[in-house]
Amino acid sequence: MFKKILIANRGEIALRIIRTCKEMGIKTVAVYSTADAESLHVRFADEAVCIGPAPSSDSYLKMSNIIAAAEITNADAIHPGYGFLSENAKFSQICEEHDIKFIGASADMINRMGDKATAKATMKEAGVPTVPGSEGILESIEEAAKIAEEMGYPVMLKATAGGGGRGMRAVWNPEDLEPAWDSARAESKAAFGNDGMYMEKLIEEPRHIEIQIVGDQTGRACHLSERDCSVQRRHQKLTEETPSPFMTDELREAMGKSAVLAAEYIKYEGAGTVEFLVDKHRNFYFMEMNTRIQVEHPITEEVVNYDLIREQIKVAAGISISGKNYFPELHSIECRINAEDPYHGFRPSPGKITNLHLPGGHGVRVDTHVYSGYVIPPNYDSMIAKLITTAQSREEAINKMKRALDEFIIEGIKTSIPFHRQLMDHPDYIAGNYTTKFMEDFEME
Ligand code: MV4
Repeated sequence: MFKKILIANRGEIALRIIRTCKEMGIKTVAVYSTADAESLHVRFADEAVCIGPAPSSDSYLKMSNIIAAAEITNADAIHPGYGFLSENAKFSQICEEHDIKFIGASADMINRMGDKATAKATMKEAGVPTVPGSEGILESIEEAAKIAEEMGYPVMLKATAGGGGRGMRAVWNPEDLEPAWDSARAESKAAFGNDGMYMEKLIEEPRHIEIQIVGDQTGRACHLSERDCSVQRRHQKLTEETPSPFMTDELREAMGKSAVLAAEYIKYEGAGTVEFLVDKHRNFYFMEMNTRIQVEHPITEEVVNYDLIREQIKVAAGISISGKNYFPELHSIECRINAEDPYHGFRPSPGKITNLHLPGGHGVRVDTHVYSGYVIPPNYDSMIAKLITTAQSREEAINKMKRALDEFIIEGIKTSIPFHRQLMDHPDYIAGNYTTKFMEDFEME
């Protein structure tokens, strides 16, 4: 087992990892930018190394400084959390070359799953359901037009180097195909240096339902059931829940099997997430595979009583999993509390938290790094806390979420709490009747 883990991240996820390391008797090293000198992950780690100034590119993304911090503190592993370098193949490779265990996917795995057309082709070979469309990258607009005619409109053009909605265009009729092709390729070239495009039949009003998986070094994998992440705004998840209100036992069985099939086919090691699109007929299709721990992992932990960070560390240390799958015993909802103003287009609202009271009580979990007097730096993403409520039923979990949101005091900045409070009163949300289109029609009162 590792003696010392360097956490190459900040905020709530850095704290989350430090907590589990401490419970496992593993020493921790925090890295921080000058803007985070007063952050809690610095305070709670056993050691802390400043790796640079505020901009991420000079600190949390600066591979040389992070590796140097690991060397001088003699860390034997690095946990990247999510975001930053968590899915950076080069960083995974550099860790391996420095004989530092990267608690995440190998460079090869990151590359294979990061190239969306390759990931999809791999999943198709494995027998995982995929959306009908082109066989890999499209060679020309003529080929795109031909396939679109064969499939019928609407279609979805996707950048193979994209993901999370970037470099994607829905095309509803033939005359719109070429302009969409040109703009998507230009956007992808500019953003990723790669303009490879593929095409799929457009799935209308899909749900985003993802399956948590864990694979070990023997090539065995298990799943921990689903998370419904359909409530998103501009591809940013706002709230997630498990079980999905759209799920049936048969669908969970089938999706879980597919996710394990996918993970074992690619010999996936560590914690990962297989994302699916689910249409209104409950057909599910592979969308993407994420090779990192995700923001929303706590709702899974709460309903199957399992510490995902602990399992990530154990698997990275060579400990095998049992292979048992996990099914929700409870219902859990996460609301992402962002320093944003929902009354003004969710615009960022950084600044000093002048007063803070966190909700508590049975079934309430708050994963956060903020404290009264904490100044939210403008350099990083706007999420400041995750409020998770867990209960025997969805109705009770919603009720508990309302009570917890009402109890959550954050003064000095605007937050998305008022949005979440109104969401919990929204008839379609309460009915579990929402898809990825839900936020297009949502209006704050
Ligand atoms: C789709 C789709 C409809 N049809 N693919 C969005 C980001 C990336 N994960 C893939 N996404 C989509 N792919 C086909 N063939 C609709 C989306 C989509 C979406 C998916 C999940 C969650 C939110 C979304 C918001 C807009 C579009």
